[in-house]
Amino acid sequence: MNDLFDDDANAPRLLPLGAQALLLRGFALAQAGELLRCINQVAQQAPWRHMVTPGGKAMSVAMTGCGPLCWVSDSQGYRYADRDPLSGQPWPAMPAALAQLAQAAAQQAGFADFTPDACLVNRYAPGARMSLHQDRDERDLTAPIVSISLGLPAIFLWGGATRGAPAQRVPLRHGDVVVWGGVDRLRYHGVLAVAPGMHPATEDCRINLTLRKAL
Ligand code: MD3
Ligand code: FE
Repeated sequence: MNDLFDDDANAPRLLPLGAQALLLRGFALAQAGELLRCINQVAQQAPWRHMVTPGGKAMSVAMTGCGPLCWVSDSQGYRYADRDPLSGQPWPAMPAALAQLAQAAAQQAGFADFTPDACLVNRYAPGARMSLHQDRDERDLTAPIVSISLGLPAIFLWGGATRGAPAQRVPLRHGDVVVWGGVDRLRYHGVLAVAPGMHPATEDCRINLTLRKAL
């Protein structure tokens, strides 16, 4: 006898992760190809790079971004910047398809009129991970963050209000979208090391897009 939701096809499409955090399983599936073409274009203008943390270590995740602003890290610290520090040029424009999908997802989660001004793009090769952290460099913490997962799956760590609080493990797969806001906006979170594998859409990596309102 199988459990009711063992089978993905029968699983609910909307899964609350918290009072104001909602997993929309497969929400980006239909647009995944278009999104990945957008990301490839963005990466031609603003190449993938491993940013350095203020502690002096290169992150295992490769990053690029688009929109008026993008999050950057270097030995000086974390901040949002209106130019790519590698080129001195403005970041590539935010593709309309990306902003529209994020807005539609935010609306599903009860956040009307979400207008992102920053998109950080994370690329995880097998073994890349992101340790537990809070996202608190945005000025307006009342705006949600929308995350879109593409390619190889990963285990997302969904923690609490302190670093030491127990973390739930949430598998995120190709096409999954999560909206995080309100009381859940400052929860600690991270990503376990991505396991080696191949995905038809991205080959040997996981791509995560986070759409944010930084200003
Ligand atoms: C929960 N990225 O870029 S997305 C990040 O999969 C980041 O690449 C992860 O954490 C990734 O900062 C996780 C999910 C996410 C993003 C922002 C959040 C979860 C969040 C902000 C508050 C709470
Ligand atoms: Fe984060």
